[in-house]
Amino acid sequence: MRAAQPRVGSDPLRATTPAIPHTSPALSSQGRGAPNYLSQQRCIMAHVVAATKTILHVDLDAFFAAVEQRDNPQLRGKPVVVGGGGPNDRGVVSTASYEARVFGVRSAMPLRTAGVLCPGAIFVPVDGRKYAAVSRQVMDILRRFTPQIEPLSIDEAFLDLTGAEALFGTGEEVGQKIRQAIRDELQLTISVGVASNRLVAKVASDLRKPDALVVVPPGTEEAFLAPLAIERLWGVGAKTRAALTDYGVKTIGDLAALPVDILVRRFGSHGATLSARARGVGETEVGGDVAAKSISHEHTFDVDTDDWAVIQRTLLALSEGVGGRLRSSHVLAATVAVKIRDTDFVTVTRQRTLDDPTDSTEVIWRAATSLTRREVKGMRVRLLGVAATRLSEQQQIPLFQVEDDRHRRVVEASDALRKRYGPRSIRRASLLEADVGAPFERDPRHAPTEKGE
Ligand code: TTP
Ligand code: MG
Ligand code: MG
Repeated sequence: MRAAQPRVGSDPLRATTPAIPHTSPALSSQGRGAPNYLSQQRCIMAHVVAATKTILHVDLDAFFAAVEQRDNPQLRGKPVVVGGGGPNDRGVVSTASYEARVFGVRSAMPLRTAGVLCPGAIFVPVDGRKYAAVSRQVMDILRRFTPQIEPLSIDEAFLDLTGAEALFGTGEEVGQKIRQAIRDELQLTISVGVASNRLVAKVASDLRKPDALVVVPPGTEEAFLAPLAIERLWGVGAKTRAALTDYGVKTIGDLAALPVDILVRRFGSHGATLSARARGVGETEVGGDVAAKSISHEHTFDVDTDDWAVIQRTLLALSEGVGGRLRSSHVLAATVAVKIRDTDFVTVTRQRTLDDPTDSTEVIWRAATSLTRREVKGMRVRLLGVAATRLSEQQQIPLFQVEDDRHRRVVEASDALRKRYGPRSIRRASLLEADVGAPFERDPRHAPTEKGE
């Protein structure tokens, strides 16, 4: 077990009487030599401390490979590459065990390259169903510690432990308990980051992987991030990184030191976000703000219709639009909703929670179709809408890619074409007859990461 480096003994969150935590160098040094200001500062800090959250980010280590090594003792301690049909397959690496990473093997690399880099690697095909089942077990364990949990992808989640200290202990203690439970019950290792916001917790969980716990006490966020390489910052993709080298930025601290107006001039509003992130400012809502938003498309018919074939095709076009926007903004929807308005302007909405969060047009369409079928029954429909709600950020691939990689590549290629040449450049054959385009717009709520770069 490796423990956190940037960690101090006590967790200021446990203090019942607010005090200036010694972990806040900036504020305490300002207070020195200015007694009146200091007491004012104490009041402000009291407020800050009271409002400070305890956010955990947890992420399993080499997830698919670790499951394969667990289930087949012959793979343990060996370089294992999960993905496709072996080193001669045209596919890409899903993940590699840490033993294979020593040779430079990484996710998304061609399997052939992995074979060249690590000739001794053992190649194992992807078993999406198995990993999805393990993922559910992991999430069930996490839910024991708080209902405030937001799964982000198949192997990671955010947890908000604010207020749960009395029950389970500090963020650090809960982090240890989670690691122990995952180890004891699932024979897997998970890395944990504890911080006052999502951004810092995520950087922390990744910092000392595998099998690590990193705690960043409140007030030390900026100092914690400062020495780290700029690519560790959420939202810094290859393009941004390249652009930042124009300003000599190599570390997150370099970025924090750049005047924000320079960044805004160069990157627009994203520049301000980058600057705030570099200073350790991040969102603190878990499952809240993102989940509350939705992505929806509606269509009003020129002539009200009761033709089921037309209704179905329209739902497909709308689902295509919603799915495209989910994919482009790297979010998954847990719930699909439909809106149906009849000739008399009577509107009903119906919704369904999916088995697994999705960004798949087909899954959304199937749900929308079955919800609508029950409602229309001969009704003349004036307006139809499809919405994806309870959205969660997605840092990696969604579950369905794991099971159907080729299909995903087709979808991504069509999305890219639509983005480049317009919404009508690629349309499903069944949509050609429908009177609606396949809408494709940018997600209005700025994508949480720049994965698309
Ligand atoms: P990650 O958490 O990114 O990677 P990991 O768990 O394999 O390794 P670690 O977290 O220790 O760095 O992704 C979780 C799983 O998602 C991973 O095991 C396989 C799958 N995956 C892909 O299939 N393709 C990808 O490009 C990535 C990044 C992940
Ligand atoms: Mg992982
Ligand atoms: Mg992950």
